[in-house]
Amino acid sequence: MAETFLVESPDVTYSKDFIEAKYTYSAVHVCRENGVTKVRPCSTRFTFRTGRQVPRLGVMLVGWGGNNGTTVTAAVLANRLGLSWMTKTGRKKANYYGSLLQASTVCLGSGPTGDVYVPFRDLLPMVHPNDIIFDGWDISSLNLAEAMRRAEVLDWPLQEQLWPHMEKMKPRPSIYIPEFIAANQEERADNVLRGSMAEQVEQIRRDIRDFKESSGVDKVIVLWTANTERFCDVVPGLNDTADNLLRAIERGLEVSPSTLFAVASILEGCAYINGSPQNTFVPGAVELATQRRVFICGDDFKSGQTKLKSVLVDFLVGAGLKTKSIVSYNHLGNNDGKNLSAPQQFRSKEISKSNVVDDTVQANPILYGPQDKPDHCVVIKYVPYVGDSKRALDEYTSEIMMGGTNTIVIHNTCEDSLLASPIILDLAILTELCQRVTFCTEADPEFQGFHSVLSIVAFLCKAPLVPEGTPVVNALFRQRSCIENILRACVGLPPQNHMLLEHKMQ
Ligand code: NAI
Ligand code: DG6
Repeated sequence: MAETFLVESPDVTYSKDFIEAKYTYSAVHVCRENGVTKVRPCSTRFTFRTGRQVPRLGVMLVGWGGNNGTTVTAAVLANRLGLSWMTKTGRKKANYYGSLLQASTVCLGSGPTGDVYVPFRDLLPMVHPNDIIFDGWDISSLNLAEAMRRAEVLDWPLQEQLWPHMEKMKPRPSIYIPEFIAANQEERADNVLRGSMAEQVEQIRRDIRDFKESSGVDKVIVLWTANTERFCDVVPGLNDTADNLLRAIERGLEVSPSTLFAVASILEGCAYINGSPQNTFVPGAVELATQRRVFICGDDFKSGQTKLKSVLVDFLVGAGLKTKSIVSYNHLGNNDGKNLSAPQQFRSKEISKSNVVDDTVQANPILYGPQDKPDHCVVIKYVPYVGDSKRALDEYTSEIMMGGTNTIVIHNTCEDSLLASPIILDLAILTELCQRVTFCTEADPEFQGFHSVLSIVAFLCKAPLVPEGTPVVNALFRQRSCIENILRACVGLPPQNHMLLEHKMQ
């Protein structure tokens, strides 16, 4: 049995292959009729079915030789091998801190001695990160050991132990279209595919098949952690529909490398995750994924400054304080910072980092009128000396009672890639889990999977991709509750409501 607990309920059954749970989903519909706001509680009876067999998972990283790519690969190896190493402050052991699934807990319920917490990963059968097999592509030919040294993220005694394992790993040649990333990246582009655009997409598809066959994994997920690209224009006839996008590739018209990877991945039936801010998922790519029923998700890992912002503004506005200005400044010296020093690539990041408070602000019409929102300024500077150790400075200024002002200033320093790596693992593992979940309702008894645009992973993304017409949620704890409560539903447990009514009676 893969599960660490069993739910005893007439609504939950465990068979050899599935956990099946009947679940009542309660919602509230609000409408305005004849000048009156009508509020109607309603409920839908769902059946959730989750496959219990955890597959061997392969993750192919685009940008494998970068700071994130090398760090996440090294971290998984170090955990798998149980490595430890000396630093000037003592011995450190490999761990998965920063991973929602591996290092945080959820409350199952109450027992005789109080609340019972289990690791998030125990809610349902999931892939363990130690079992993930990595492969990938990079426009730079350095093997993963050399690339890990170039990244300057991990302590040297750890790198030395990992070296013999990592030097055998070599990124596959990749699609390189110089105009999409900063010109300053050209010097590392010595591992690139040749041929027409369509031929290059075919090669990526062959790579995916080759990896699957040679590694023996059951399933492959592809994740973009390569350089931030500039945005591309959405043009009718070019990339607005799946057919037009495929035609544009045949003709070698303007399609970004990240979209080409998305298309190759979707055509191979592999979920595709975008960890960078650019608009990889042009409408044609979304349509293709939907037609083929393949998951796509993104955009842009929510790792540090933005994660805090999506907590702090939720707290301020949720507490009734009117945040008027948010100024976010950061500097970093890794290759990501170098790439972002070019205006078009910075612009992609600026857009992604700027929209993260919109839903919180719009949810409070007492404080904000329809056109009203805080000033929000985002600055990023490249300072090579600080390497991967990103410095983030934030100033939040809010109006408080009776003309008062509250200014909060935050200074945050940490290794960027050590924040992003656990997010990469969570994204891959959650996406894989979602591939094993199907559900039906009484009104629609045919089992179906989640929408191809997989928005449940929003907690991990700065600019969550959602199905058209769906609300975007940025507030971090709402995003966490979404994952937790959907996973609880799959084992027939009610949503976590924090009411603790049993403790509020005489
Ligand atoms: P990096 O610059 O160290 O790594 C990117 C790698 O991608 C490089 O090795 C580069 O050679 C490669 N590359 C560029 N174009 C490629 C292509 N077409 N095909 C294959 N490889 C290609 O950057 P880092 O720090 O690893 O970040 C990766 C991405 O993740 C960036 O876009 C960054 O903005 C994004 N990100 C990083 C976060 C973090 O906390 N580290 C958080 C949010 C997003
Ligand atoms: C400069 O901001 C580099 C970026 O890639 C960020 O480090 C990354 O997007 C993380 O941003 P945040 O806002 O989540 O810390």
